[in-house]
Amino acid sequence: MTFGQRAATAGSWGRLRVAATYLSFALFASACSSLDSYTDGASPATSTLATPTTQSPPTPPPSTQPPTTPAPSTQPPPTDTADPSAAEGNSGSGSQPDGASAQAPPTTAAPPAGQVPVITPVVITTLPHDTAAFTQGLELADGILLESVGLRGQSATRRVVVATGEVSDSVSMEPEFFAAGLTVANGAVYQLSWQAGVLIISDPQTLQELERRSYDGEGWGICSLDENRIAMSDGSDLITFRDPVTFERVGEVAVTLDGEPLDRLNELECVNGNIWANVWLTSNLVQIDPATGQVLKRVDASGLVPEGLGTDDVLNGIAFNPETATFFLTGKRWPVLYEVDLGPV
Ligand SMILES: [Ca+2]
Repeated sequence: MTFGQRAATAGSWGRLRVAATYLSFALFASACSSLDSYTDGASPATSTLATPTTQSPPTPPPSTQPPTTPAPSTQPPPTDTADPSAAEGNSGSGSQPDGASAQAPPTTAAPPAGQVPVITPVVITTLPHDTAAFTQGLELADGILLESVGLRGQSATRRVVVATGEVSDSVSMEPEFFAAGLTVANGAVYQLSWQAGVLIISDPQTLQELERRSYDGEGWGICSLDENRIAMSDGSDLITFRDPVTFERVGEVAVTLDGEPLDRLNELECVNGNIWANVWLTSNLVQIDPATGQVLKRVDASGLVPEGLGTDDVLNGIAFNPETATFFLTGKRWPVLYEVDLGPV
């Protein structure tokens, strides 16, 4: 190869390298341009990150979620594993919260997947309650609280003035009876006697006995679900349904919380087709779908427990006020009866 031929070849290689360099630069510039257009404000990646509702876990309805909703991870485990001694918790002061917190809606924590929402009640009013009342049943009827109090030899059905806690009427049960829950059905008071198997039906105004029915097993809580069914608990996970006239068993449902049986169901309250229940030896209420037995909500009322109570003096007693859509809650020998907001029911 001559010098001229080598020079010509070198020139060709040089042009090729220049062309390759230019082509690389053009491709790089094109890639940068594409990247710029992908990451601008209108790109899918950015808009997805900027929309929290597509990244957050499911949230409760806006009406039940206040601005200060705590993180779901702070909620305690399901109630059926709760230590019974939790009923002695003294986290509550027993006094009414300040005006600001009383105005806030009930706190509803978004639950982990597969678990029910947990509600913290908001206290509206704190009222007096007889500290001698071993509360077994509670229901509002025509503006008066009907309350049954237990223990053998001390059991009675009472009419109580809501505002003052005054016992306006009281009818004692036989000494061998231990009063359990009560409700109003067919215009009369239905009073259970726990293990005695006797249902005492009485006049709601005078509390004078009208007639009796019998039932099998134990009777703990009771509420009137609809025209054809009374719901009754017996301390297990079963709710039985009974005919309001004959009190014969017409059905039952097993109650589950987060897929597990929930026993120790105690005092009941029927509200708008659902059943609310105290869970014995805990500071929890649950809302139950009577068709499936599934717990729909759990109420953590541990903040309401007064100080200085005995181990048996647990939260027990739910009465719904349909005029205000609020609940009256108290416990055995509690000095207070709370009116609380539990959110939409
Ligand atoms: Ca009740």
